[in-house]
This record gives sequence, structure tokens and C-alpha cells, in this order.
Amino acid sequence: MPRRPARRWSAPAPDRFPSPLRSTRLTSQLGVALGVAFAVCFLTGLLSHLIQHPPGWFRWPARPVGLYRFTQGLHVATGLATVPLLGAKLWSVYHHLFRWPPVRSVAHAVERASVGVLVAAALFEVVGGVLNVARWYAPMPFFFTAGHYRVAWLVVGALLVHVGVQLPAVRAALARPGVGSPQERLSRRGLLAGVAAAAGLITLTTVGQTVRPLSGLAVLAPRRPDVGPQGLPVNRTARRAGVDVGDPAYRLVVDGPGGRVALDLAALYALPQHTAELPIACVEGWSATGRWTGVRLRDLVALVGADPGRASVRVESLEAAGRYRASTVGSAHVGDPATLIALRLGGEPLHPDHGYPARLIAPNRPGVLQTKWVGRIVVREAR
Ligand code: HEM
Ligand SMILES: Nc1nc2c(c(=O)[nH]1)N[C@H]1C(S)=C(S)[C@@H](COP(=O)(O)O)O[C@H]1N2
Ligand SMILES: [Mo]
Repeated sequence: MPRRPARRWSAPAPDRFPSPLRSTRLTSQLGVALGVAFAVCFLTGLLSHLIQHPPGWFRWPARPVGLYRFTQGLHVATGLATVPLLGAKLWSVYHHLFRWPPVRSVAHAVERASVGVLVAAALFEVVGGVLNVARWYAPMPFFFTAGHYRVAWLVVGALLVHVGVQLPAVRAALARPGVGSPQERLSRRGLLAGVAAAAGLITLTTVGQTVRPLSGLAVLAPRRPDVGPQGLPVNRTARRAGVDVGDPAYRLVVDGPGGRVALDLAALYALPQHTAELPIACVEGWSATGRWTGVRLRDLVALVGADPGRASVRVESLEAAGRYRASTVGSAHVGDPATLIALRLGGEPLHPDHGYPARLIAPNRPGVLQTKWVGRIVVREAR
């Protein structure tokens, strides 16, 4: 084979880029899809943040029981489908990186800087999101959720600027038919179809982590909704949480305006038992339904002299430390008859990894707020 002479690499001029497939129209089509996906991610993500850190004005209802399961499932599914879309979009424009001169004016410099922020922030969100749901936390030496939340605002800000700048070009490109030979247009359509197929395939092989009928196809999902003790996945085991679940001195302590009661297991079982079909909807995008049986939280609230309609409750775990060792239940959930301190799952006592002896399970709530190994409940009456 003849050998080419060795050449030093130099950036190819934009007009010498090999693919005739790139066009403003193609970039616009990919951009619109990406914009919609990012909007869905931002709104569902923001909702998840508000539910976990509610400001005073925010009320999240207890019904429908599976609403959060849907919104967060949508967040992760949309985010994952974004991967090929973002790749194709960046591929369709990266030759602009080599434009000469790099900046033509102050306005142009500002615009390019905002695109730089957008690309970096979008990659940070998508790569971080994928690592998080894959449970590979090591490459992220910071608390994922906090970083992901702040950078989401950067994405949205930079995206609004970008859309503002490019809107005229996008409109023009989408209004007229595609440029180039019929061959090129056909190939471009093929490229778009390929990107759509990749997004579809990713969705099909992961969405079974939250859509039960598709669980058999969820080969790329880190979680299956039906794999785990008592047919339900586990995020943190009792051993990893360092909880002694067999302690015979266990008491559920309930503190309220009327004083303190301490209930052993026999006392808990002696209270009226109720059953509810409720999902665990993990923030990481998997969900699974269980049949939980136990004591209504509002009955415990009434036991310590508080009005369940106006009470807010802090639920604390036997787990000594850990980000999810306690959660707050607002009055909408406290008053709901399906909010339980569950003692059983599927008719059997809870498995240690599902929170034995007792766990909180409430409708329409992120998994991180469904505290396991409950040891203490503090009831406060809101004014
Ligand atoms: C592959 C893409 C993505 C995946 C897999 C993903 C995954 C996740 C996960 C697992 C959470 C829950 C974190 C927690 O509460 O512990 C989350 C929250 C969130 N996501 Fe994403 N995400 C992706 C892309 C995006 C994008 C593009 C945006 C915004 C433009 C975004 C905005 C948010 C926001 C605002 C939250 C709430 C953070 C908080 O609770 O403070 N995400 N995401
Ligand atoms: N005390 C305590 N409760 C906890 C957690 C935890 O780490 N500690 N993890 C939460 C998370 S992230 C989820 S998704 C659910 C999982 O519940 P499961 O193990 O019963 O499926 O428990 C929640 N309750
Ligand atoms: Mo979770």
C-alpha cells in the first residue's frame, strides 16, 4: 500500500469538512428536539427539587399516588433519550469551532461564550445524570444533586440566549425545503431516522425500570422493578446503613404536643392495620409497586394529641447518619389515609432491607423521602 507522507494536524477549513450532510436545517431540526427534551428535563427536575426542598408557597398533593413516579420517570427517560440527540447536534455544528477569525465583534464574542457555557453545562447535566442513574458516583467528587440542580439553571439561561440568537435562522431553515442534491437530502433524513432510532432503543431498553410491562426489555437499566427481596429493589441495605434490625428493645417513639408514647412491636400490631398499594418511586428513575400494611400515620399523630389535618411530621430513622435518615411529611400527606408506618410488605413482615421493623410509605412522594427503619416520629402542629 502506498503511504501518505506524514502531515502535521491542522484544523480543516469549514468548507473542507468531509460531510455534506451538515446543514442549518438539520441542525435546526435536531435543535428543536433537543430544546423540547431539555425543557421537559428542566421542568420535571425542578418539580423534583421543589418536592424535596419545598419553599413556603409550594404544596405537593398526596394524589394521584403515582404522579411523582410519572414525572421523575419522564425526567430520566427524556434525559437518557437526549444522549444521541445531543451527540448528533454537537456533531452537526462542531466545525464552527474552527472558524476564522474566532470572533468578529464584542457581540459575537459574548454569543460564542454563551454557546460555550451551554455546551459545557449540557454535557455536565447529561453525563452526570447518566453516571448517577448508573450508580457510578466515583467520577463525581461532589454531591450530584446539588451540582445537577445549579447547572440546570445555567443550561436554561444559556439555552434561552442561544434560542434568542438563532431563532431567525432556525425559522428560515425550517420554512424552506432542504438544500443539496436529492441524495444528500435522503441521507440527512436517514441520519435523523438513525438518531430517532437510537433514542427509541435507549428508551425501550431502560424505561422498563419504571413501566412494569416493559421490565423484561430493560437490559440497559441498572434496576429492574421486580428484582430484590420481597420482589422490590433496594437502594440502601440495612447492613450498609448500619442498622441493628433485631434489637428486642425496639420502640417506636412518637413525640407530640400531648407528650410522648413509646410503642413496641406488639403495641404497633395492636393498633388498627391498613393496607395500601403504593409505589416506591426512586429519584434515580426506577419505581415499583408494593402492597404495604401498617399503621396510619394520622392515627399515630392523633395518639399524641395533634390534629392530623394541620400537623407536619418529622420521621427519623434508626440509621445514625446518612443523607436520607430523616424526612418531613407535610399535612397533605399526614392526613392521607394511605400514608402508613408500614410493618408488612406483601403480607409478610418487612425484609430488613425494606426497613424492618417499620418504614414510612406515603403516596406520591420521591423514594428518598420514604424513610426506612423508623425509630422516632416528631409531630408539630402548624398554625
Ligand atoms: C441524561 C440526562 C439526565 C439524567 C439521567 C438525569 C437524572 C436526574 C436524576 C437521577 C435526578 C434526581 C437527583 C436526586 O434528587 O437525587 C435529577 C434531578 C434533576 N435534574 Fe436531571 N437528569 C438529566 C438531565 C437533566 C437536564 C438536561 C436538566 C436541565 C436542563 C436536568 C435538571 C434536573 C433538575 C433541576 C433536577 C432536580 C435537582 C434537585 O432536586 O435539586 N436534568 N436528574
Ligand atoms: N433510613 C433510610 N431510608 C431510606 C433510604 C436510606 O438511605 N436511609 N433510602 C431511600 C431511597 S433513595 C429509596 S429509593 C427507598 C428505597 O426503598 P426500598 O429499599 O424499600 O425499595 O428508601 C428510601 N429510604
Ligand atoms: Mo432512591
